[in-house]
Amino acid sequence: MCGIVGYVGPRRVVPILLEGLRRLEYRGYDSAGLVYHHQGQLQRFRAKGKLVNLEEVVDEHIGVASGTGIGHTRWATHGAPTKDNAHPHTDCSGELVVVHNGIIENYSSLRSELTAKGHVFSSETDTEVLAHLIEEHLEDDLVAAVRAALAEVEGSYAVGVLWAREPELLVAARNQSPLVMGVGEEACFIASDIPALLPYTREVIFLDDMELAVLEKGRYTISRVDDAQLLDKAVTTIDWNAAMAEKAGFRHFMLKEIFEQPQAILNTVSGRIIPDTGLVELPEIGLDEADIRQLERISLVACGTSWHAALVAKYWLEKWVGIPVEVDIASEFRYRHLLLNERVLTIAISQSGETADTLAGIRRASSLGAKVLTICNVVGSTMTREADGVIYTHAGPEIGVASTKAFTSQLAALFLFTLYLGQVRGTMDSALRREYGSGLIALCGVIEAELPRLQKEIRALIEKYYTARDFLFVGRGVNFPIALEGALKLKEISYIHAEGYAAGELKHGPIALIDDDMPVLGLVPRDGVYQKTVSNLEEIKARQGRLVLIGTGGDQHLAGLSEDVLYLPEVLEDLNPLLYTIPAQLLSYEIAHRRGCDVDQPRNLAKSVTVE
Ligand code: HGA
Repeated sequence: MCGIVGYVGPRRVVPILLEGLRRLEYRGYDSAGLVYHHQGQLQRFRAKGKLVNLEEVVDEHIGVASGTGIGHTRWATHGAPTKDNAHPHTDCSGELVVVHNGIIENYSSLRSELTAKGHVFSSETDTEVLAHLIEEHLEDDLVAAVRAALAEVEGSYAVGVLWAREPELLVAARNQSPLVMGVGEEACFIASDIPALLPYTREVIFLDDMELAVLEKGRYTISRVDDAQLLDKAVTTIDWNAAMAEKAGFRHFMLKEIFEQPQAILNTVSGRIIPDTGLVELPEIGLDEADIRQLERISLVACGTSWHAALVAKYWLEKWVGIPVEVDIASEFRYRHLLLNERVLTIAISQSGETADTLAGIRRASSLGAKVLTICNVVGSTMTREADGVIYTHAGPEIGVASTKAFTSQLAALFLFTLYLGQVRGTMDSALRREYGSGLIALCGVIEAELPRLQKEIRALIEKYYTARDFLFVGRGVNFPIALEGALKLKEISYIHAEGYAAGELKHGPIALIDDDMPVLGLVPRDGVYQKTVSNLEEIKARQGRLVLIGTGGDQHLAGLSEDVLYLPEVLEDLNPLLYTIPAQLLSYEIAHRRGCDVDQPRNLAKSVTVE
């Protein structure tokens, strides 16, 4: 949801900005722009569409001798994705520039007031009011003017501001939008996310809400937006490296990330379970054993793919721990009447740890006295700092907009958490935990071994299906959320209309859609609801639906239902969601690629949704 990047230092700034934007492009690609200081003036370049369009425009300036600049890649919230609406935005004089991620909620009234004072606007964005508002307060102190302007603003922002008269000064601030500072030798950086900094530094400072940073060559200060007193902020060393955010020979980030899943799951599980004893250790969750024993309910909150992980976890936690679990979509949770207290644990699931609705949800939960745990992939992200505890998924940077390895790592973390609760509350004995702990570790090897074969079979299979207009995904029990996830994956990257259903629910409406044109993907492992699922598939076949089935190796009955069956090895029933996700991801990937879609950057989407 918009990426911002900034640099002050001794090196040539344009390549640094472009590289940073390339690494943030997953956050938005409606337009891109950058600005740098040159010979007492600001040079601004903007282009509609993807970053490559901006690269063409700035190509001849790539080696310009300038060491201060800011850049932006946009996911539009206010104003169409045009060049005029592309950031950076300027004030009336063109001497002050702003990049912004967030929404200025009172922009309309501010714009009217500023227009009445004579300011002339050149875009439809909410962001442009910031430039004019800072101009309105600016005499000779840029930092003071930024503070004064932000005091009048309502809403969310991560901003970078430059002024033509201060060639070695960059002012940045955040409130409810992510912003991280990088500290290098004689250089300072800002970025919306860590991958933009990785080629230059792994020393970072996470800015908190309402903090303001003043960056100069090799120096910086941090204070609150509304208080000039300096803060002493910790510098964190990130253990990701730049290569982890590259494609490593794969055609797309998504495909690379699908293939990284065995390692990502293993990284998430490693060191947290001792397979020989079944002992699970999660020291960072911020709950002691007495807290856990007193819990009466768990409330899971998430958006999109993370919400599907939460739905799977409900089955696990209720079955193995015997604790009631409710699952909410964060944008609903944050505004509904919540019945929470200190005996309800709220678990927020988010790859980025910055998802605006989920963050707002945990703030509400905390204010009602609930303990908050987050399951998150980004070390130091806002949710991990605000929650009482965290379980990190160690999936490494996920760049593809469609989440893959973050999802299966979330499932692994949630499964571990289930085992841990079972251990502490005495609902799972050590033999059971040993069986499931070793099963989870062994599953990584199974997925690793199956991936190449599955990809090959799915590539051949999709020739019959890639032109479909609609698709249904069905499953039952713990695999029902995987049907939802499969449908979401397909629609987001191939633009085929797809729906996920609990197989038993079809006859209550959706079966009316079935005809000989409707592909239905059935998840049908040999599990406790196998016979029921098969009956639902028979009902579809009886109405000429085109079945594609994913089931257990050796299940001949499936071959009688459809000529298109993908077989998977038998694993512990509760671990099927992790395994059955893999072919669903590959099917979506191969169909989208076959249709010529931009797999890593699907239209209208951005990865981390940091606006409401
Ligand atoms: N509101 C600004 C910034 C968009 C944004 O942060 N999106 O996530 C705009 O529309 O340009």
